[in-house]
Amino acid sequence: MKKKIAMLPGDGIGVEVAEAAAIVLKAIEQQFGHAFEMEIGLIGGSAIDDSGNPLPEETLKLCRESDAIFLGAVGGPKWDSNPVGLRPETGLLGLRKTLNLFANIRPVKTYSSLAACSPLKHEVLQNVDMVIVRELTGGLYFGKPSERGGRPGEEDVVDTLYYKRSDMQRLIKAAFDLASVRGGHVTSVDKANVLESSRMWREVAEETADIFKDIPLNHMLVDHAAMRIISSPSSFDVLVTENMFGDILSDEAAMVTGSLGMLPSASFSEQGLHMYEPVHGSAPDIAGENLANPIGAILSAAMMLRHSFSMEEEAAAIENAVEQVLKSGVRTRDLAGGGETYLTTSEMTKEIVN
Ligand code: GGG
Repeated sequence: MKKKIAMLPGDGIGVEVAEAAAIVLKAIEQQFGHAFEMEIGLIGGSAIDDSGNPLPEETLKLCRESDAIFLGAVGGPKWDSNPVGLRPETGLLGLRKTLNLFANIRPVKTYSSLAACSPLKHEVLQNVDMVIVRELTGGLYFGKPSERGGRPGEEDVVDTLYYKRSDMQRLIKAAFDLASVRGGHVTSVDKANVLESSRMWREVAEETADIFKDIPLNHMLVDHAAMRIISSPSSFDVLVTENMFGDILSDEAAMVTGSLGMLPSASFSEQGLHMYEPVHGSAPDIAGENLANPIGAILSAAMMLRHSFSMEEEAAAIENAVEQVLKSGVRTRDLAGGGETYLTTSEMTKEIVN
């Protein structure tokens, strides 16, 4: 099958892990007789350096002409003091908003062979298989006004948490659809004891549960959810929440598996053009050193094959390869305890391909 993929490596280790994902996709291409046309586009800091624009028009054009988008990571200290329109993150947020990528799916699965890498006790790690569904195009990340005011000596600042009811409806419905496929339940996470937006969120979750009568729903305050992810991660199935809560909780949940480098994600639009990216950021401290864990990126490529191209067997081949390699005991630096030997990014990628 012929498919066009927009490859947006971005910045820092995004470049290295996108390369790893491309190598694995090429192996799948050969093994299964597909044709993946991967074209590179600039986004984030690398795009700012090239054209002064974190999301160039030609990158958007490339994405729109593709069957799926793969993104590495954006950001880095080089651009930290840039004005907001010239920050790498503005490119990524702009891409999500422009392409209406509203549902960010972040599966959190533990591997028994990585139990020693997790800070949690072995018993707590059994049967962890949850999916965080994070709203991606609203909330504090996009609400206006977002600005400073006041007077010298007494500045003030405002960020706006804004959602339309329909934003909540489509996201929460996506979570219930997923729970229905998994035969599981939904935990809706909010801060309804304090925030008006969360009270509307709860209403929408209840209304959606009335439609999906077979899917149990429970509500959880975000602070309690943060605690439960550590104390009892296996009690979650599908966790649905708004943008910022989802950003924070999914990094926390990633550590349950042993490393933030392990987590893949998919961002779905209603239009059918979806984006895939590892949950981790650009990790400037190790960028360019061939030390990054490529597994989150490689598993994101597997999600692309499954969800954008309906290539279930190919996706499963990648996931099985990752499982086998981890079982064999090899580790990247983030997973290796101090003193252990570890593989570089390219060595780990080669192991998985083999
Ligand atoms: N691959 C994820 C990434 O690049 N993260 C950096 C970033 O800007 N994240 C903002 C967000 O996920 O909300």
